[in-house]
Amino acid sequence: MSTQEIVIPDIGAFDDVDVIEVLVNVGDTIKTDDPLLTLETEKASMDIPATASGVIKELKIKVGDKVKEGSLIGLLESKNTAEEKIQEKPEKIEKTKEDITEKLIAKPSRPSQEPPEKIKPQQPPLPVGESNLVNSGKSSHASPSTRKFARNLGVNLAFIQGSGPKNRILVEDIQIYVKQEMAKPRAENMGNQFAPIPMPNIDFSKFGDIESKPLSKIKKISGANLHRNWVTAPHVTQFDNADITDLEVFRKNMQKEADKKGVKLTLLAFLIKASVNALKAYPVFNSSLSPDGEELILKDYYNIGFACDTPDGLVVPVVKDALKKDVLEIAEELGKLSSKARERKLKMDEMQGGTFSISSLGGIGGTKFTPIINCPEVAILGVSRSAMQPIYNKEKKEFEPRLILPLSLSYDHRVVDGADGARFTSHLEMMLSDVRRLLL
Ligand code: CAO
Repeated sequence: MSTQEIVIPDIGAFDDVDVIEVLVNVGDTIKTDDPLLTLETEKASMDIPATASGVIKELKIKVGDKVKEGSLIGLLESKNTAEEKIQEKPEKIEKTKEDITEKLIAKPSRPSQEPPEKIKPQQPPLPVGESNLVNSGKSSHASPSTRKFARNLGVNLAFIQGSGPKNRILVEDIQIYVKQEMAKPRAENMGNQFAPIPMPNIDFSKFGDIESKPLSKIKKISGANLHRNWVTAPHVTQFDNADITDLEVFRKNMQKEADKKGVKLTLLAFLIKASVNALKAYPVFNSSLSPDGEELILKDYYNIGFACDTPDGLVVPVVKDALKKDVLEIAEELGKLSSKARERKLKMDEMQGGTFSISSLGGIGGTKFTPIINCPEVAILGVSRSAMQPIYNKEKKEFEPRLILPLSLSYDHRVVDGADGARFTSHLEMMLSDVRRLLL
């Protein structure tokens, strides 16, 4: 056993070259030619290979260091250094030097016409509809210049299989990926062709104290769904106001009756009733697009989901067959489903089968918001906090204090036209302003 120094070989006339990645750790067993670290100039990056085999005893270099020929990388313990040295032919060392110098000068940011033969894609592209994320769950392995190259093209590295050492993504891998994506039929291309560029990975602790908390399972699932819905459905939000002065008087009176059954008669129960009525009048809002976008599937049942805020995140329980239930029954079911949601006792089927959703933030506050459609539903009603407002009474020619409820209806513009969006909220406004109509 003997210990030898590992040094930066001849890298040409380069001083102060950045170490951008250290590819080995103390204790690693390496073989000749294994990549030890990656250097990067402004023009290119290059791995420095080992010139002997053995076990890394010490590392004298870290990411961010600047090196030149002869800089000490670390100490290597080899079985038989003399033998190794004999095995290492002078021509081979010379060739390594040439390779490194050549690659550090090369300009990878200009794509060549044809990708080099050896870097053929390792995997066929995954079928559309399945996750094409090659590097999901871990960060992609690529040098800063490669990342910059990808960023300039708007390519998300998470979709790319690296062909470099330790699956590192190379510029050539990006070129191949872009070529493949461009060759796909347009419709297939739509979803994942050029995903948003990656978020910058910022070390927030540089600017102040931080605390990292894992996301709850609900947040992870709902976040992925919300993102998909947001990017696939072209959203339009129609705003309107409903005068609920009379409805509130009625609701409070009716609460006495509801108390006998131990039910809290919430505004949300009336909103569900009014929504079902509007859905019947405008069936397109109670539909879904077929996955191929060729057909509209109209549903003859009215299952209304309601966004429920729980300590773990957002869930959407569904009041089934709301058309067949009266306000009191709906209110009772709302109470039960909300409690179950907060106690994490909701069953899967209690969150399935929705045809339209309501997100009520009225109990919390706010004047308007733009809810995200719960796809494949095509619309969602957002409800904000009601407030007394001076409304001009044309007959009496005076302002009257009226309780006004702000409504925000987001709809999928592929399915619903703007005129129908305005008709739908006008219908809702009419129903909520006139309790008799609502309860008919
Ligand atoms: N304007 C003014 N006050 C309102 C109101 C409105 N639009 N809606 C409800 N309130 C008041 C109620 O009168 C009630 O007051 P009291 O306690 O004095 O009686 C209080 O707010 C609580 O209301 P509620 O018991 O009727 O419950 P709710 O129907 O407002 O809410 C639920 C039920 C499940 C929708 C709610 O708990 C919730 O989780 N909301 C958040 C939904 C959400 O997170 N949406 C965002 C999703 S992302 O798009």
